Amino acid sequence: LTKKIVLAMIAGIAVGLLFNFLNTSQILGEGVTGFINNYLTNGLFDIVGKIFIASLKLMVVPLVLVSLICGACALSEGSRVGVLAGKTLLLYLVTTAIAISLALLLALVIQPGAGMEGMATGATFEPKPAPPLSEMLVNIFPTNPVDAMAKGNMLQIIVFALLMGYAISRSGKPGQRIAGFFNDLNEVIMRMVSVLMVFAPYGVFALLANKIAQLGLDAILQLLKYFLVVLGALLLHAFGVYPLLLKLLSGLNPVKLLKKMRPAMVFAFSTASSAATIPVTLSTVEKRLGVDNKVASFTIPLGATINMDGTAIMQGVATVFISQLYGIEIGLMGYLTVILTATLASIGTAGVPGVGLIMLAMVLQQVGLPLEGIAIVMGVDRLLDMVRTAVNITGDAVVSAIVAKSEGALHLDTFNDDTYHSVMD
Ligand code: DAS
Repeated sequence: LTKKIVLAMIAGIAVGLLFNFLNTSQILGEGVTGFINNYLTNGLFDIVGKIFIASLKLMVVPLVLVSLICGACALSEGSRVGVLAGKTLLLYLVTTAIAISLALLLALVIQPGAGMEGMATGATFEPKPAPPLSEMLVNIFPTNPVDAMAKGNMLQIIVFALLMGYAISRSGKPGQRIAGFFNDLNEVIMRMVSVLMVFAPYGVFALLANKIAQLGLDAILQLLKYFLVVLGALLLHAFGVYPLLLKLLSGLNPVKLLKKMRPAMVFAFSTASSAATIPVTLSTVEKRLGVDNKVASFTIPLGATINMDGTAIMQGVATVFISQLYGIEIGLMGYLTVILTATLASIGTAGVPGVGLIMLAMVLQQVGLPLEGIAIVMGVDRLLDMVRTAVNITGDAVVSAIVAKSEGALHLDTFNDDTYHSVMD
């Protein structure tokens, strides 16, 4: 599917440029460009694009609800380990909030989507006026979960799911049966997402061709800018924030940690799946960083499920990029909502390829930004997904080392040992 999406992106850009050239040069005359505009860009491509966006919207609520209930169950089950869980959860949420704040800051400074208002031609979106903080806090608590789902009110769905997940983990046998049900349902929903992803290449092609035909070359340059801002934020977080946190909170040598984590980073990069990388991350963290199994066996699987700093970074930059593309200012309250939503959403993002993009739909929905923007960034998302997944698991390792050190469960001789033990035997 990945290759198809990249090919669709290239084809969409090529066709878009061709149509743009025909429109501006008129070498084939009014008739041809009239046909192209009426039956292709604003006809077939528009329809295919809208169907693709609908397929993304369709899955957001069920995916967030079910995967978050499963995540919350895992979270609460872990809480029987008390202090360890508390420290781990706090650090996971703090690092994700730092990641998305860093991403928003970088994107607001560099303005990757500025001067691209044209991308929004034909798109009319009424941004949701952000409510005052007090109202926003009250609004977070659903009065009717079905209504919250019907309206796609993400923060209310998240609160309801976290509450339900916690209650399930506290309900003994009935809770175990329900947890089993939700884990199975999550499998089915993830399957539905992958089935709907069949639309992705066509959707990406149609939407990109449509946009590029209207805007020409600068749309591509703008995507490059978006790509570089996300990449910059990811590298800044991995090689700036993590070393700082590690040094401050544990005194451990960050360069040594990053060097030792290489096998897990490479595996995460190539699979773009934190979940698939768990065995490598676990083995690397235990055998090379010296984190005791009693800590790593809890923090790594949990981290792969709820700690997605790289994903939060993409969501932060993409939100700013899309708000600029469509010339919609979401304001400070909007950005605070994005930080809250993306941090909480990362709990629900399963560690499999491309789910971060579906969760982006949730963040955009919460601040009233058009989901069409997803199709514009989707073309370059696969490569970013690989990089951000490597950042996701690095964050899990850093927090595991900090928590283990604070619990006296880190074997320093192993951490300081410079022989790089194989991690896959
Ligand atoms: N690929 C996901 C992961 O495994 C992250 C994402 O899709 O953003 O961490």
